[in-house]
Amino acid sequence: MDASKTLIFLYLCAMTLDKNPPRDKGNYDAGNITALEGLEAVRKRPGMYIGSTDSKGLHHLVWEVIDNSIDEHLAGYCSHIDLIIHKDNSITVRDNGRGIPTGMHEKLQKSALEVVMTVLHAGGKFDKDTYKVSGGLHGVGVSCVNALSIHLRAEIRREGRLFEQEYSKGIPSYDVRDIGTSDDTGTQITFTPDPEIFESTEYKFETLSTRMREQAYLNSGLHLSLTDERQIEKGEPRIERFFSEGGLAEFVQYLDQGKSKLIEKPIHVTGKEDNVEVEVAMQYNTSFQETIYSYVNNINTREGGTHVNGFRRAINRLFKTYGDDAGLFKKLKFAIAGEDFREGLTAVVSVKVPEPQFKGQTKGELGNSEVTGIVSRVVSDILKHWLEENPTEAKRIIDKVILAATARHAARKAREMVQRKNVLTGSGLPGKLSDCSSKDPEASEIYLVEGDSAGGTAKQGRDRMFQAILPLRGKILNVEKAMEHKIYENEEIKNIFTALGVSITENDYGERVLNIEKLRYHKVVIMCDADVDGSHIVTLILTFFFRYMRELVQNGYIYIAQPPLYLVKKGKQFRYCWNEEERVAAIAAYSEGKGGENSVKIQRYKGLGEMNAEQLWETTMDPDTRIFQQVTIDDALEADRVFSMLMGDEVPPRRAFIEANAKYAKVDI
Ligand code: 0RA
Repeated sequence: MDASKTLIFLYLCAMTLDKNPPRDKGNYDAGNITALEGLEAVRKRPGMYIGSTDSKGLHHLVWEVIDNSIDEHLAGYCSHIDLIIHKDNSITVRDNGRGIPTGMHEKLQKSALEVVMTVLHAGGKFDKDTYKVSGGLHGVGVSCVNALSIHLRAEIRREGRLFEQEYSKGIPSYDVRDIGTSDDTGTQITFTPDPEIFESTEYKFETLSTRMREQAYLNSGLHLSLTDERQIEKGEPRIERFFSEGGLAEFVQYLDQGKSKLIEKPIHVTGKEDNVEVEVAMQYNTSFQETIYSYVNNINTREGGTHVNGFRRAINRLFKTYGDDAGLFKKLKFAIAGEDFREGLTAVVSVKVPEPQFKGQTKGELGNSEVTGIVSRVVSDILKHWLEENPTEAKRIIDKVILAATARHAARKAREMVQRKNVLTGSGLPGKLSDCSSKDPEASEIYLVEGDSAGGTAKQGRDRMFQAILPLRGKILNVEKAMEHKIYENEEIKNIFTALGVSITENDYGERVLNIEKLRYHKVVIMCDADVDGSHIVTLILTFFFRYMRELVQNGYIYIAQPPLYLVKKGKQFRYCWNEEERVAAIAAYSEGKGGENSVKIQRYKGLGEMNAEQLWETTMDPDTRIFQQVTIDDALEADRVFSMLMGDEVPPRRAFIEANAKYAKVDI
């Protein structure tokens, strides 16, 4: 449901309120019927409203509630939002906004609060003068959260009074009641997700804290806190507070921590045109990557959109003009591509748009075409002045742009060599690949397996009809530290490219494009040992996919296999266990009978190599029993951020490479 509409609707209701007239219990009017039907629809098809019923959907409930509080902040009435994870994984969100109106609406015969909490699609006039988080990407409204909770309690402080109402699966347990006085205002909602709806009801501290931190940067001046009552230390629950005065400039510093900076402090842009607010912060570091986070009405737009296009356009044009005017590009024999201007750029682009249109597969892309020009103009105005006032830093950026262009040409040569060679060697498939017989990409899977020996076991254990095996030798190249041309020369990475059937070419603007039309498998499974080394290798491979084959992650083609951690045995009986809980349960079950605890044997699987082919098939490869983790762009993004923070501290070897490798450089410059 479009919650912003609900809020406006309520606002209108609130202005024509009757002061708490008695409720006619027997009156089953249109309002009631709509409410019940709506709640039923949500419970029947929760995925349609909150995306999924896995951990992601579970966390979505929290975003829905918090978004409403953030709207209240954007409207100028709320300075504090507190989030609490209780021991039983129920959640409290508390804000000090105006409080949801509680008065009765005559026609609907229910309080405004009850309407917010129970009615889907409550219509109304869209208020174009305010930006709404909840009208954007999430925007199904708090009534969905209510419908999917076995219990929800709303506590409202307003007009000097304290009100409450409780619900079960969205159905009110009683009418709103006045239970006392209050000397402040605000809304507090506590809900318990329904375990019959959700696959897991366990909240992750890190997932919640990441988003709270992000919201603190996006809303400078807003105080947020996250308390976890499940984690007690010295009698106190774990609590983290988030507050930012510097806003996006601090966000960029946070994203770039550990990286060597090219300019003193982030460039911070703010402006407004035609009711569209623009805020951008940017910094250049010595890495090779472009990292742009973008937001519309405080919601992350993962697929970018017109605001990001406007930003890129401004960067490309301004630096191009600046470099041309200063004669800095004179010696270059080839054109500079747009992406050369953005190598090592970290930026956050945030816009507030009254009526955002979202496009794309996951509705994560801003579509409003007018925004491109607006962002481009606002950024250009400020960047122009910055360039004039900071010539030394500007020169440093241009130098990096020239290096980026030169390295891109060297990489192209290396890539073309590799891709040409593949064409020459018959099938073009790597010798180490044990391919499957199926030629249907949708039905085919490829396992990237750590180590030759585990690769051998996987080859014996697989179903060769649809499962291909590609063993990787030890650790693959660290793409964070390596120059791009090295990537294409690396044996393991070459094998991944050719086995998958994807290639990289350049478009007319010299920008790299990944061609995945010939992708040979729609499931690409990373299979590593369940230990520290194994998870390091998973991170390496994920970083590689994120940097060089992002579309595969975006399309949901990348998976991580989950081998079991233990085998618990008693006589001929055995059970595989994937976590501590299962291990304890298995031991308990087997200890009951004859022989007791002593007859139970526990084997800890340290590596894939400890399993035989049959065991590996049963536990990790058989589609009927295996557990796969599908990699989302969020996982990859986080892997990438953590990774570059850990690895990115060194001055990259780029300049040394260019100087030492004057062969290419001479040809090209
Ligand atoms: C409708 C109207 C008004 C505020 C709200 C809803 C409101 C909703 C939520 C949800 C979480 N926190 C919230 N805070 C406020 C405005 C009522 C007025 O004019 O006083």
